This record gives sequence, C-alpha cells and structure tokens, in this order.
Amino acid sequence: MITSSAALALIFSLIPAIPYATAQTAASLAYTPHGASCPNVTQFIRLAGSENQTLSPQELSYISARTNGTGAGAWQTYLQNVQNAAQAQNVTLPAYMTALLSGSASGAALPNVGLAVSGGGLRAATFNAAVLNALDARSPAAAGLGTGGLLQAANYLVGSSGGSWLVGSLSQAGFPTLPELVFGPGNASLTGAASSSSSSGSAGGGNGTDFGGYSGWNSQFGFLNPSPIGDTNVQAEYFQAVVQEIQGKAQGGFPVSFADIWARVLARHFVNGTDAANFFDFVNATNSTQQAHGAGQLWSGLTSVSSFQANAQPFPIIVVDSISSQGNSSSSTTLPIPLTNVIYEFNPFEFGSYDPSLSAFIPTSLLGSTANGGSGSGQTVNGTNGQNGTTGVGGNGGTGTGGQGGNGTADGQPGTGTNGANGNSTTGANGGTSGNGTCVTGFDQTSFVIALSSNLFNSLNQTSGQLSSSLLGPAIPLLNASFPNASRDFLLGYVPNTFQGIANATFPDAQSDVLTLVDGSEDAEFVPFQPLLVKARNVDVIFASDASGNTDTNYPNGTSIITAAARAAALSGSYSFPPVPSSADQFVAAQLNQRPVFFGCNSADNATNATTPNNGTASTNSTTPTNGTAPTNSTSTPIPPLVIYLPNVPLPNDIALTNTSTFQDAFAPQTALAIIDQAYAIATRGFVGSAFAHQAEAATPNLPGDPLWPVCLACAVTDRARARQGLPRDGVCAACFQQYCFS
Ligand SMILES: *[C@@H]1O[C@H](CO)[C@@H](O)[C@H](O)[C@H]1NC(C)=O
Ligand SMILES: *[C@@H]1O[C@H](CO)[C@@H](O)[C@H](O)[C@H]1NC(C)=O
Ligand SMILES: *[C@@H]1O[C@H](CO)[C@@H](O)[C@H](O)[C@H]1NC(C)=O
Ligand SMILES: *[C@@H]1O[C@H](CO)[C@@H](O)[C@H](O)[C@H]1NC(C)=O
Ligand SMILES: *[C@@H]1O[C@H](CO)[C@@H](O)[C@H](O)[C@H]1NC(C)=O
Ligand SMILES: *[C@@H]1O[C@H](CO)[C@@H](O)[C@H](O)[C@H]1NC(C)=O
Ligand SMILES: *[C@@H]1O[C@H](CO)[C@@H](O)[C@H](O)[C@H]1NC(C)=O
Ligand SMILES: *[C@@H]1O[C@H](CO)[C@@H](O)[C@H](O)[C@H]1NC(C)=O
Ligand SMILES: *[C@@H]1O[C@H](CO)[C@@H](O)[C@H](O)[C@H]1NC(C)=O
Ligand SMILES: *[C@@H]1O[C@H](CO)[C@@H](O)[C@H](O)[C@H]1NC(C)=O
Ligand SMILES: *[C@@H]1O[C@H](CO)[C@@H](O)[C@H](O)[C@H]1NC(C)=O
Ligand SMILES: CC(=O)N[C@H]1CO[C@H](CO)[C@@H](O)[C@@H]1O
Repeated sequence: MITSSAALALIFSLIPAIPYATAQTAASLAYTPHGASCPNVTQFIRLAGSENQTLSPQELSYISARTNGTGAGAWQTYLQNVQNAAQAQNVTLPAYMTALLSGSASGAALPNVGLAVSGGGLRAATFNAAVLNALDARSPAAAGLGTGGLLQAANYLVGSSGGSWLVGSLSQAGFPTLPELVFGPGNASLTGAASSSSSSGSAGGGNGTDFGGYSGWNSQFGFLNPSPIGDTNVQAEYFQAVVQEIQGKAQGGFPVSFADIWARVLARHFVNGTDAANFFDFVNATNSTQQAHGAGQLWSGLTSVSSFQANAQPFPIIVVDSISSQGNSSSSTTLPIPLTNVIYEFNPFEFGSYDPSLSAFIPTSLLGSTANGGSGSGQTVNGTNGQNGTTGVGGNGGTGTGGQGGNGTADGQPGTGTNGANGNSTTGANGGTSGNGTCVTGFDQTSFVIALSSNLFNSLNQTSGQLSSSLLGPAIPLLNASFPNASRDFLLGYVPNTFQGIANATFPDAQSDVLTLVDGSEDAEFVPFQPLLVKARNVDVIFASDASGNTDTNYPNGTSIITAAARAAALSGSYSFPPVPSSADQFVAAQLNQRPVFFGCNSADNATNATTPNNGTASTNSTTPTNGTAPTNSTSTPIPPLVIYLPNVPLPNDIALTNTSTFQDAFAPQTALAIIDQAYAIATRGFVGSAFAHQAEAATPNLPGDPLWPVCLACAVTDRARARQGLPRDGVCAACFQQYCFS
C-alpha cells in the first residue's frame, strides 16, 4: 500500500540528498533526454485543422493496413467464434453481419472499433487486463465462448491512468497474451501457474538484467513501498536508486517533478527490463551499464516493436489531462478539472490534442522540444524560435521567446529554466524560416508517459488536506535537496511546451513555457473516450471498460460516461456522444452500472422509427442538446459512435475481489489471479436480467449469465457498419438491442 505515510517518512529520512557529483547510473543516463537537430520546422508542428481535422499520415497508414490486411483476417476469426456461439444457441446471425465480417468487406465498410480502458490504479489495470483477455482470440476460453477475437479486430486501444499501465505495457511488450502480460511470459497460465516461481525474468535478454526483456507486472511488489519484508533499509536503497535515475534529466536542465520519480517506479512494473531477480539488485543498478529498469524505452520506440510494425496491435493511445498554467497551476486545483481543459494524447507517432482549442501535434519522438517554427502556418507567433531557447539541453537553459533570446546557462549546468525568456526577440527573428530551434529526443520515455497519465498526486494533496502529512510529503524535501535549481510545483508533470504561440486565441497555454500535465482521469472521464470521438478517426463503436472507483465501495456509477457526454456537448463542434442519463443517480437507479449496456442504439438509423430513446440528456450542463433523440437526418448532426459499456460490478454469489482501493498497489500472484478470474466472469456473463438469460436459466439452472451475450456483443460491434449499408437491424440482433440498449 502506498498509504503508509509514517513508514515512508521514516524511509525518506534515511535517504541522503543525492549530490550532483554522484556518477550517473545506466538508468539515469538512459532517462536523460538529448539534444537533436530539428527537422524542417515547417513540418515540425502539425496543425490538425480546426473544422475538418486530419490524422497523421502514419496513423492513417497503420489503420488502413489493419482494415485492408491484418484486420480482415482478424474479423474472420472473430466471426467464426461468434458463429459457433450462435450455433450453440440455435440462432442464426443476420446475413449482413456474416457478409461484413467474412472477408468481402474492407476499409471503411468494416466496423471501426476502439477499446477504451479506464483508470482506477492497479485494480483497473488488472480488471481491464481480464476484460481484454475475454476479447482475445488467443484465449481458448474466450474464443470458445464467442467473445474472443474482438481485441485483434479493434483498431484502437486507449488507456488512461491505471488503464495506461495496461495499454502501455501491452504495447511495448510486443502484444503478448494478457496472462503473459500480467504474470510474465514464464508464468502465463491463468490456471494456477501464477504461483510458480518467478524465474521467467530474462525473457528478452538471457542475462537477466537487460534493456529488452519483458517479465510481467511484478505486482507482488508495491510501487512506493515494494520491500516484501518491509525492510526500511531496502526501502531506502530502493528510493535512492529511483531518485538517482532522474538526476541526469534534472541536471540537463529539464523540469523534473514527482512524475519523474513515479515514472521510474512504474517502469519497474510496466516496462521491459525488470524482473523479480533484479528488482532489489542495487549493486548492478548502481554499477552496471546494463541494468536500466526500462529507462531509455521510448513511446515513439514502439514503432520498432515487431508486432507494431506488422500493424498487429490495436493502435495504442494514452491520455493525459492538463491544468492550464495560465489559470491555476498550483496543485490545489479543484477537481474534477474543467471539462474544457485540453486533453492530450500520446500515440507512438504524435503527441498533441485534437481538442479544438489546440488541434496540433508534434512527433512523439521530439517531445520536450521547444523549437517553434511554423513559417507559412500563419499560426505561430514571431520569435519563438530562439536558437538557445529550450529548457536547456546540456545547460542551454531558458525557454527563449526571442530569436536571439535565451542567454542560457553554460553548458553542463543545471538549466535555469526560464532563463531564455528574457530574450525579447530584439532581432525579431520570425522563427521558423531560418531557425531550426532546439529539439530533444529521449523525453518521451514510456515510463514517463504512463506516469503522466497516472499523475494523480496533485489530487491527493487536495483530498488528503495537508501535503506534508500525505504520503508524498516526505518526498518533497528530497526532491528539493536533490534538485536545488528546480522551482516548480513537484506534484505536476512537466513537458516543455512545443505549442507556444500556437492558437493564441484559444489555447490557454499558448504563452506558457511548459505544459502542466496531470492524471488522465482528473476530469472524471475515467474511461478515456476522447481520442475515440475524434471525427477524423471515424470510430463507430467504442467498447468501454469501466473499473473506476466512483462509489464508496470502488465501483463505477456511470460518472465516466456522463462526463464524456457532457464534454462532447460542451465541444459539440468537434465531438458527439450518444444520449446517456443525466446523472449518476439516474444511471444507478436504472441499474446501468450492473450490466453491459449499449448507448446510441438509435442514433444512426432514421429517427422516424419509433424507438426514440428517452429524454436522457447528455449533460448536467445547460449547453446540451435537450432531448437525447437520434438525429433526424444526417446532414448536420454527426452520428455518434455506439458505446458498449461494461462496468465492474460485484457478482451475486461471489466474494467481491475486483473493487480493491485505487491505492492498493500490490497483489500477490494468487490474488491477482483471483481478481482476473472474477473480472473475466464479469466481462463474459452479459446481462443476467435479459430475457435470454431468464429463458436459458429456466431450461438450464445456474447458468452464469446470458448465453447470447457473445452474439449480442457482435450485433453491437457491427451495427454502425450495418446502418452504413442502409440495411435494417434484424433477427437476433433486433432482439439483442431490445435487451441491451439504454432506453
Ligand atoms: C521545409 O518544408 C517546406 C514544406 O514542405 C518546404 O517548402 C521547404 O522548402 C522546406 N525547407 C527546407 C529547408 O527543407
Ligand atoms: C469541412 O468539410 C465540409 C464537408 O466536406 C465542407 O463543406 C467544409 O467546407 C469543410 N470546412 C473546411 C473549413 O474545410
Ligand atoms: C438447439 O437445438 C437442438 C436440436 O433441436 C437442441 O437439442 C438443443 O437443446 C438446442 N440448444 C439450445 C441452447 O436451445
Ligand atoms: C485500403 O482500402 C481502401 C478502400 O477499401 C483504399 O482506399 C486504401 O487505399 C487501402 N489502403 C491500403 C493501404 O491498401
Ligand atoms: C550475456 O552475457 C555474456 C557475457 O557478458 C555475453 O557474452 C552475452 O552476449 C550476453 N547475452 C545476452 C543475451 O545479452
Ligand atoms: C520488450 O520485450 C519483448 C520480449 O520480452 C520484446 O518482444 C519487445 O520488443 C520489447 N519491447 C521493446 C520496446 O523493446
Ligand atoms: C548483477 O548481475 C550479474 C549478471 O547478471 C549477476 O550475476 C549478479 O548476481 C547481479 N548482482 C546482484 C547483486 O544481483
Ligand atoms: C559500485 O562499485 C563501487 C566500486 O567498485 C563500489 O564501491 C560500490 O559499493 C558499488 N555500488 C554498490 C551499490 O554496490
Ligand atoms: C511577425 O513578423 C512579421 C514580419 O516580421 C510581421 O509582419 C507580423 O506582424 C509578425 N507577427 C506577429 C504575430 O507579431
Ligand atoms: C545576454 O548575454 C549578453 C552577453 O553575455 C549580455 O550582454 C546581455 O546582457 C545578456 N542579456 C540578458 C537579457 O541577460
Ligand atoms: C520585452 O518587450 C516588452 C515590450 O517592448 C517590454 O515591455 C518588456 O519589458 C521587455 N522584456 C524584457 C525582459 O526586456
Ligand atoms: C549563451 C549561450 O548558450 N549561447 C549559445 C547559443 O547557442 C550557440 C550555438 O547554437 C552557442 O554557440 C552559444 O554559445
């Protein structure tokens, strides 16, 4: 548990401030960003368009390769599993479904499915791993049931906070099976092998401690307090090693914060390079040039993972929220943060936001660069392109808002942050045409990306009252002592702001030298819908797995989906979302948090058909379209995606295991296995209150759920593709929608 602040205070007090002279460890070196030459600055920032947005060419090509190639095969496998499930129930699939998925359709005719997995700490990561397993063609159980295969067929996989750990680790590990992901390749069986010894460590390297190997989540060790025997000396050594690893970045003049420490902690669980054998190996961590605990693994580096290169993973996206540095940059921000705050995404190709206030991207590999060209773009301000202007690579400190600005500090000294800002553009260099600015690489560490997405420490400050008495209190003096030149609020995450000068009129951080980033769930959109609502992505079905802990007992109550709808309503020019209940109370009263629900069932077909959804509005705000009816025509209102909502829920006859605290950060293997088993049951049982389930139960008592759930799921998955063809929903799918739709 990370809540034991007294113990941590003791541990921290044992750690000496780390002197700058200390030789850097392999991890520290690998975690330090480096200067790089900038590409042609006119192409450096991609403006995604205000009205008709565009995707990056790389993403387009990734998705199109999936829908034309790999994906077609994946859909056929999925269809086969669904057909078997249908046959077992003596039902016939609608002809349109069979035709769509059997290989005759490709490209835009196919369903375009995005999976979104919620935050909620290790609970959510584990729960959602089981949900993905239930959709995985490689799981014999899921394939046999008829739900397996959707994971392979989906185009996108989006994670936030604890969900980002799942998405990040899955993708960077090369898309192993979910049991392999959680327990490590050698301990992968979901039926008992999890308790075997953790000797699988050297999967990727052979020598145990290497940059490449993946060995599972190591979730037997806690995050901040991993020592299995509670040995405070081991704890102190552990923290010293972790904190030392951000030394190089700090010395390079980059803003560091607790998010960096968090990154180095999470790396030991969700990034290649750590196993049970080297977890507490501080000798090699200090002295070996090999043991980097995942430092140096970059989010942009996913493009060199073979399954990614083969377009054989759903396209991974990680979501991060922002606190505007212009408005409220302190950690005492009220939560949830405002819905209109910019939501950023990290995909392997790009970092940025499709939110209309920014709508701009940079290459993920150049995260942290402040070069700001843009001649010809008409949107960048002049003079932001100071040669010396970034937050010091090797000490060229400063954030130079001036062509000649940024009298940075001497090379090698800790960057003095904003030093360059006083350049004031005396020569008026119209940044961009000539300047290449200063670029960095190595900032987009996978561990840092997932740490930003789960950077909820500013909220702890708020909910626990006094920072000093919170579990992080003791870390602050340590950070201060170790990085004396840092002067930021250590509870926020920092990325030098490449978007300075972009979209001045609408982007709240257009003048800020850094982006201040926080947990992707702090806007209460615990399920990260936003990237899947981007119209240019054309996602037509979102499978949303929600293990957020909205209630006292750590179950969801619909807040995620209601928040997503409210945000879409607030930014209705950019996003649309199906009708949902107007409050969590209504959501719970309708028991929509108890079972899988489809939202938006009637949003795509002509609304003249009778089944108008109820008047559930999309928002508690007044700005929402009033009654949540389906659009009456297709000319103006875009069709929102259909949302398949799967909530975490207690099972009637089991001891609840899937609702551990968000702050529980360690599970013994047997516990993780039990949680996964229960979550798998939740994901595969369907709506036990459905007519199908009642019928089946009458014939065969003690069925775990709705035997038609796999078929109904496939109906939802293919429904927008059906509507595109102008065909009516029919057969078992019409019956499924009677049972599963919100109405
Ligand atoms: C940079 O890219 C722009 C647009 O593609 C092009 O017009 C320009 O010539 C390029 N400049 C250099 C120096 O390559
Ligand atoms: C966006 O696309 C629509 C439909 O294709 C078109 O009518 C409109 O002019 C476009 N808007 C912009 C700003 O390009
Ligand atoms: C399907 O039909 C067969 C043959 O009529 C029957 O034996 C079987 O019980 C039926 N299965 C279900 C689930 O209804
Ligand atoms: C995929 O198919 C669509 C049409 O079905 C086509 O426009 C597109 O160019 C294809 N892409 C690739 C990479 O083959
Ligand atoms: C393991 O270490 C030995 C000795 O240093 C080296 O020769 C070998 O290449 C290493 N193997 C791997 C997979 O790194
Ligand atoms: C992580 O390790 C696995 C093998 O264990 C490998 O397939 C994958 O490519 C590695 N990922 C990275 C980013 O190096
Ligand atoms: C350091 O690494 C070497 C090579 O992998 C290993 O033999 C040794 O046991 C490690 N040291 C510790 C203290 O674990
Ligand atoms: C690293 O090596 C040095 C010199 O060999 C040694 O003094 C030091 O104790 C080692 N560090 C650790 C953590 O063992
Ligand atoms: C940028 O510089 C050009 C010419 O130097 C000038 O015409 C333009 O007004 C400047 N733009 C801004 C936003 O200052
Ligand atoms: C920048 O450095 C030059 C040369 O050292 C010095 O003359 C000038 O005052 C400095 N400007 C600022 C704004 O610090
Ligand atoms: C920058 O220029 C503005 C406007 O000329 C002036 O008000 C400001 O004091 C200058 N800042 C510095 C640091 O020279
Ligand atoms: C003050 C400072 O750091 N100036 C440096 C700016 O960058 C150029 C190279 O681009 C160096 O030569 C200067 O010393």
